[in-house]
Amino acid sequence: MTEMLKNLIGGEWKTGGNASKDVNPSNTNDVVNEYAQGTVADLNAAVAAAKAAFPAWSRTTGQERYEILKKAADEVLARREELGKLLSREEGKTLPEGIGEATRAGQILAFFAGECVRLGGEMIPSIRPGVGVEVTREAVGVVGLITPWNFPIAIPAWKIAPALAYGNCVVIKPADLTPACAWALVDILNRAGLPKGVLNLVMGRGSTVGQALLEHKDVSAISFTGSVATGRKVAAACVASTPMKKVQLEMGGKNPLVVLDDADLATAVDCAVNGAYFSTGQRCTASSRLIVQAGIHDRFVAATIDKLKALVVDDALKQGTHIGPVVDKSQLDTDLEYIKIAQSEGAKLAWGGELLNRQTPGFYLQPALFTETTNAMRISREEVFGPVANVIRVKDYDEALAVANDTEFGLSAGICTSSLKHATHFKRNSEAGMVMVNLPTAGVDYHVPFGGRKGSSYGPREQGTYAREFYTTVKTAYSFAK
Ligand code: UN1
Repeated sequence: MTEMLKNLIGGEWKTGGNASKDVNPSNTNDVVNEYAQGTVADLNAAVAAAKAAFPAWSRTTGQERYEILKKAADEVLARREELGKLLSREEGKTLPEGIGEATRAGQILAFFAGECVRLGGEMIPSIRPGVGVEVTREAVGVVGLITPWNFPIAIPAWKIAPALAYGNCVVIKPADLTPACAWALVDILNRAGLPKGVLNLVMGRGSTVGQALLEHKDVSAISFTGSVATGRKVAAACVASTPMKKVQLEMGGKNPLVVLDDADLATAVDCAVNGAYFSTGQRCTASSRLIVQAGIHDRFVAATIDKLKALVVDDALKQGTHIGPVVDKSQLDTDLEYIKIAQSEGAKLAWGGELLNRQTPGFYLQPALFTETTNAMRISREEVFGPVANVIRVKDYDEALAVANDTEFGLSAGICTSSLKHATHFKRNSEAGMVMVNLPTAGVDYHVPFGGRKGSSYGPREQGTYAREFYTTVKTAYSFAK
């Protein structure tokens, strides 16, 4: 049974131009929902509603905002199994992964509920006698959020929650492919007591709704997660608009996982398989370059292949599935194209890479592992965003570090080693925003900063208390009393 999901504009659920179908990648005969595709007029109405709501909302007390976010957090956590199922059905990650992500969304809302009453400022003595200086933080205004399909509930939550906690009004445009989870989250927040217009949802295409959001003069800031190519356009549009918009971009990765000879083999294999293939490899934090020292190389490759052989690739909702389908036909074509490119460059396909047939029509791809690759190959340089990883053999730690850093990305980097010396050196010298020792590069905590360097991120960090850098603006107030 399908249900038409509508856009939330100024506190009212409204249909848009066309209806579009949200299809289950595990079974393309299963339509999760139909949803209203917003128009530019819908977007303009949403921004106008957000602008009108801002003066009152930004002056609410932290306690008022706390109550709403806490109530929403409680509902998300109470419904996490159902929301996790919806997520797995529309996006294709496994049910445990879907429930895990829904839980994370609830935890994020609870964390930022607390932040509503924790935001402080500073008092600094002036250099002039009798003068005091107060540094405070205020909401930025109307914030536009553009979110990707791969974390359809967690990423909307980690952008919406701090935006609201710090007193901003929001217009969110979730990914066209996976609007159902964002819709459910917005519905929960709306019913938790947000005043009309504070949170608006406009679903639809990036080229129409997304572009209009980027160009709207009443939007003060844009937070975007997606590809580097789109991120660059987002930043350019934010700078081109008058007034210029504040911008935060989370983009791709080509994350290295270094495995040294002294690593615990089982830990290294677990980190590699989890980081590279779980969530079907569709994470910007995925470990796609496995940089392995010569002495452990063959044992590592053999043990990784053994582990991959035991993984069940099947319907995301089936019990026992380890890897769900690729999200859609277009992403599957990209994955297959990269498998061909790697082979044509001389990489050895050591395991997988085959299309699989299952009971239902879906986008099932066997995880692919390449060996005999170099860091110069396209498979080592470009983000695939699928269950594809390659092993690069190195002679020692110094070469491993150099290869790990030789990339235009810098989101997450991992090392598996039992050497304190190398782990410490790697944490200090990795050119990534997040470094993991004996842990997968993907799968992060919600209460600490998230973000990268170089081509992976632009602007302030997301998550934890660091989120306030983007969602607030600083005011410096001077006062004099005789
Ligand atoms: C994670 O690895 O836990 O789009 C989070 C992404 C990232 C989130 C990764 N922004 O894949």
